[in-house]
Amino acid sequence: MCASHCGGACLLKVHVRDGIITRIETDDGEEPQLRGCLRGRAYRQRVYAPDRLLYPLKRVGQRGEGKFERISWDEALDTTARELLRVRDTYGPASIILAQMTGDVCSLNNFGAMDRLLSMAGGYTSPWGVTSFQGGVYASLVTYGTWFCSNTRDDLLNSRLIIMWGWDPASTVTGPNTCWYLAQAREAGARIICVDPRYTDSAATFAHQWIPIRPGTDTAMLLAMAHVMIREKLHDQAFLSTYTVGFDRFSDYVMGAEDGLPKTPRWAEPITGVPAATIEQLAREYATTRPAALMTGIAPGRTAYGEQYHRAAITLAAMTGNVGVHGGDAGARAWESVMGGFPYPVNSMISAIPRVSNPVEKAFPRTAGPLFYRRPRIHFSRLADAILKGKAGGYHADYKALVVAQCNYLVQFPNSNKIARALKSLEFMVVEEQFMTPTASYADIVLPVASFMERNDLTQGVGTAYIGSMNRVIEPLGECKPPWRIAAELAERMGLDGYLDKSEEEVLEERARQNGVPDYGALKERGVYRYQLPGPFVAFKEQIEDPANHPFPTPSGKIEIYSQQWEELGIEGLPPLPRYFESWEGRSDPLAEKYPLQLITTHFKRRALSQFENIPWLREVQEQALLMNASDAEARGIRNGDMVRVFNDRGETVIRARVTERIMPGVVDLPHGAWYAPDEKGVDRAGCANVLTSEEYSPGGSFPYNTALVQVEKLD
Ligand SMILES: Nc1nc2c(c(=O)[nH]1)N[C@H]1C(S)=C(S)[C@@H](COP(=O)(O)OP(=O)(O)OC[C@H]3O[C@@H](n4cnc5c(=O)[nH]c(N)nc54)[C@H](O)[C@@H]3O)O[C@H]1N2
Ligand SMILES: Nc1nc2c(c(=O)[nH]1)N[C@H]1C(S)=C(S)[C@@H](COP(=O)(O)OP(=O)(O)OC[C@H]3O[C@@H](n4cnc5c(=O)[nH]c(N)nc54)[C@H](O)[C@@H]3O)O[C@H]1N2
Ligand SMILES: [Mo]
Repeated sequence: MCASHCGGACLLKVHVRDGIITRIETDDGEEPQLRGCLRGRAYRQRVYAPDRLLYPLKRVGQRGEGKFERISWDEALDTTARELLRVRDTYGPASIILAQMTGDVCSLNNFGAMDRLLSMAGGYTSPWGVTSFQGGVYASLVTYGTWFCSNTRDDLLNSRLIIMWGWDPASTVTGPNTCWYLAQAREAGARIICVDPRYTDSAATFAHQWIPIRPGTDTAMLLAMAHVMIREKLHDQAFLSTYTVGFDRFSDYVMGAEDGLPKTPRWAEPITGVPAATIEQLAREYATTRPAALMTGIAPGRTAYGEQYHRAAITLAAMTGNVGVHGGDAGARAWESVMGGFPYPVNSMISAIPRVSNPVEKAFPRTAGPLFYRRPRIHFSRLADAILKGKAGGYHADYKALVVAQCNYLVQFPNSNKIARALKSLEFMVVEEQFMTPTASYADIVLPVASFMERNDLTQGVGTAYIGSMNRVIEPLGECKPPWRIAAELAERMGLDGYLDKSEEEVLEERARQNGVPDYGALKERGVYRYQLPGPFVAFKEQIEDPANHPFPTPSGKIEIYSQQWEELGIEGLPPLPRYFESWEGRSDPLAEKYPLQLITTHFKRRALSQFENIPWLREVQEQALLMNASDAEARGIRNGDMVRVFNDRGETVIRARVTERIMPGVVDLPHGAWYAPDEKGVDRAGCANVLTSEEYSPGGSFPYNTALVQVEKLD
């Protein structure tokens, strides 16, 4: 099973002859199928890519110069162990940072491997913030008291109206069957509306209507929709009275009783770029078509004040009585099922390797309030700043060593140019990789990682009830090792006993059992175990059907449109009610005179984040390019296919322009994930979006990857 961090987890039938993969097919069996996409089916090219890293390497040139020499595992592990111990003993364990993400969504070879090692060794600094949906995590926890707010995707078949709000599953998968159910819902007569600055593939395929909206202004539009509903008495007062607290306060804010500013569609029109009449139409449609699923994407949450968008969307879902009912949706998006939340014991993304608490984090003071809000630690987007400044910049340590695992830090995090500077200042950097990524090219030691074809694991996809087995189909290439083995062997070299006292198979079998799989052998043989649910699962159904016995897990036991707890915390930018804040680097920022275009940085169909960027078949599918509206192009003398400079004060990249009507005027899209390739002048030549994005994070921790102003010029 392939689980390449796209939210899908799909069956691959891998044909092997003499230990070599010859062909890959996918599921063609019972519905709902777990059909692999272009990436899974091109995986043979990834495994045998000519640039696969097969041996440990050590740096021989300057840091970042990319000059390496092959070394033995003994030398690689000894050097890494020695350096980590040296940094720990010289500067303290907090000087070691782990930058860890999710190469493949799996149980054994995930963040738990390095976390255990470094925690056992005395601890490390762990940056906080969920890149994907910190805004959704925050809003779900504040409003519902849990981040498990999702239905199984088959419940879309019960919807009469589906609003795809900044959500493009035709490109981003987010569940192996999402598009299949959208297609069926449409055939069954559901109306489908897309609210997005781009006319997405999902809109082109499924939607009856496209409503373009300016990035980062979604909260304003949602508030204006609430205004229409309240004004026209379309909201479900009985639902609000029974299940929520604070609607009256929200209503006062929306209607202007609180601040003298009614949040009318006319107010929202110049902010959002959506005509007032369209806002009214959507508000009426959402309030009167029952049931309706507001499928909020997480991209609008990856903006400045992105948390407020999620809180406002949840409020609208409650106002229309669509929470906890079939065909509705709670309007929140965070950990969709892969961390749990469905009615079976699933925790396959939680590490199968036992965790010990990290002494550095444990000793660290937390601010009051829910545990997820860990302000004192370094936000992941500020890591480069922390490395560059250390204690002198107000951070809690001087950072000297960086361990990078399953993460393309330099490419995927904001302000790549600054990250590059920070990496140069480190004393030691080790990277676990399959390829010589821009990040790996800065390492002192590179440790080669086996692909999932070369190791065993368990996985899960979003929205469908199953667990999958990632079976090893070939021996590891070259001297590659699975991440958990690398951590275990490092533990030995660092003199740490008891890293793991079980075999790989024992760990996985135990995890499968914990996940309710009756027969691990059968799971391995079939590749998948499907949980039998009595029907589509709907989050919060119990709370809605039997509120007396099933309170929401919030302080009040209700859906908290207004949160007393957050009133008391009084943190700027995180008010107790969903509110619209004018964002930095929005259209009204004075900076817009210099940089008039709003940049969004979407997830690309042929990549998963920055993965698969180097695969020839996939590169043929889609060219990396800047999407811009024909009117913006014309004003700059740019024609389709021209090379353009995209720039702001943080950086510059040169890339081809794709001129189209499929993106609204004033907005450009540079899909992120292209491998940072600065030339001698520091101008990126790959179309790497993060040379342009800002490390300024939102008050609730959202990464504002879709909040950045740029200018575009034709390259002379
Ligand atoms: N093929 C592929 N699939 C993937 C991934 C990948 O890289 N490639 N990545 C996976 C991962 S890790 C994640 S977190 C998810 C991400 O999934 P998403 O966050 O849903 O993906 P995006 O492409 O960033 O954005 C979805 C849509 O939101 C729109 N959008 C951007 N900003 C705004 C805004 O301010 N308002 C509104 N209304 N719309 C906006 C974009 O135009 C886009 O059409 O996808 C997963 N699936
Ligand atoms: N501008 C912009 N930037 C973004 C986003 C955005 O919307 N806009 N989205 C953000 C989001 S949602 C996310 S989740 C992050 C992701 O950020 P990352 O997780 O850093 O992105 P990946 O490209 O998946 O990098 C994983 C790296 O791990 C390597 N690797 C090492 N070991 C393994 C392994 O065992 N298996 C696999 N498969 N790979 C391994 C891969 O080769 C790859 O280089 O990016 C964020 N960055
Ligand atoms: Mo993500």
